[in-house]
Amino acid sequence: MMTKILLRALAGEALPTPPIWMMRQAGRYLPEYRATRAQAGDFLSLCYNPDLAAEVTLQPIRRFGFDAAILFADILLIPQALGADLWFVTGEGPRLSTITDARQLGELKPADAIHDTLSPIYETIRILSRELPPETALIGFAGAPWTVATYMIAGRGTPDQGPAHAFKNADRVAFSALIDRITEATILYLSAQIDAGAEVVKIFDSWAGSLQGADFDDFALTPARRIIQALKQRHPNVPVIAFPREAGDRYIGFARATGADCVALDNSVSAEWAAEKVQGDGCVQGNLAPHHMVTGGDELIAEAQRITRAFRGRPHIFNLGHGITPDANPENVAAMIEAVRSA
Ligand code: 1CP
Repeated sequence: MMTKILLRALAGEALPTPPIWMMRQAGRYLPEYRATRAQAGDFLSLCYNPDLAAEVTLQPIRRFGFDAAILFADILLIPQALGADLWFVTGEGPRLSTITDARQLGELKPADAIHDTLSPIYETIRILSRELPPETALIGFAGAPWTVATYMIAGRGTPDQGPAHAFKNADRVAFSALIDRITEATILYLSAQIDAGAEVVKIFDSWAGSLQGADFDDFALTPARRIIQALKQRHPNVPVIAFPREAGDRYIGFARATGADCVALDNSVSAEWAAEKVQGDGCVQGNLAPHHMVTGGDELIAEAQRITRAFRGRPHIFNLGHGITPDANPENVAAMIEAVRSA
């Protein structure tokens, strides 16, 4: 039986051509995505409409033939499922009701209440399991507890995660309780995604890099380890990708310490450095800078090939270092794939 190449790389196989997919591959840079989102009404209605969410997940697969599809949803659905109010302001981004003290934490729902809200997401996965081409792997995902907590505390994206740091520093006990609640909910959420048909799961810790010293261990590494251990107990054969974005030298040993099968690298680290220091632990994913998808040209080709070659000989999944931006040109995506496959 043919095994999907994404799963082969995650199992530790070095392939002549790495599997390729892109963070935010279903998104506003694609006209077909904008059309489906307009049909859904708004972003959240799209996330909770299984037919349309499956449709936008499939669009980049049809157009580019990526080796993996990532479930279309958002990391902020978990806070909503725990009882926070969530809405999106057009042209600005997500907004959530804030958590400013321990009393408000007490009002959150228990972790096992999340399925009431999140069951449409599991339906999206069931549809995708039926409709994806046989060679395309399906990735489920969730936000990591720290990153999700930064949005729950501030009520929005913040440049420096200041409100979450302030809460943590003022009341570490209450803050730890919030991290624990999100950790438990995330285990249940990812486990249900796997039961529905996700073949890989990825944990997005977009703001891990802002944690220093013991905070990184307590709030990035330890929750990731808890989630991965719990998932491995229930689903020993489902690989996990961890993305502690901008972790810098703390990428070293992160996979070993957490049990992740792969670490995703952002574009602030060099591929040559990561090949030497991080790839020894197992599969790595990354790490082309997303701005090349806007500008394209010879630089895009040269960078995509440099990264492919730097990681060659050991397991690697080609990806961007962060999500593709709405101003990207779809023609550059096709050129990137061609460059990686001919490197
Ligand atoms: O259509 C639109 O205008 C909404 C744009 C959009 C999209 C396409 C948002 C709002 N979320 C998504 C989908 C999404 N988000 C996926 C789907 C699968 C994919 O194609 O990759 C995933 C995996 C996410 C994850 C996500 N959401 C993260 C982690 C990854 C990262 O980019 O760092 C974060 C931080 C979010 C929060 C979020 N959702 C949306 C926005 C604009 C933001 C960032 C807000 C901010 O920090 O200010």
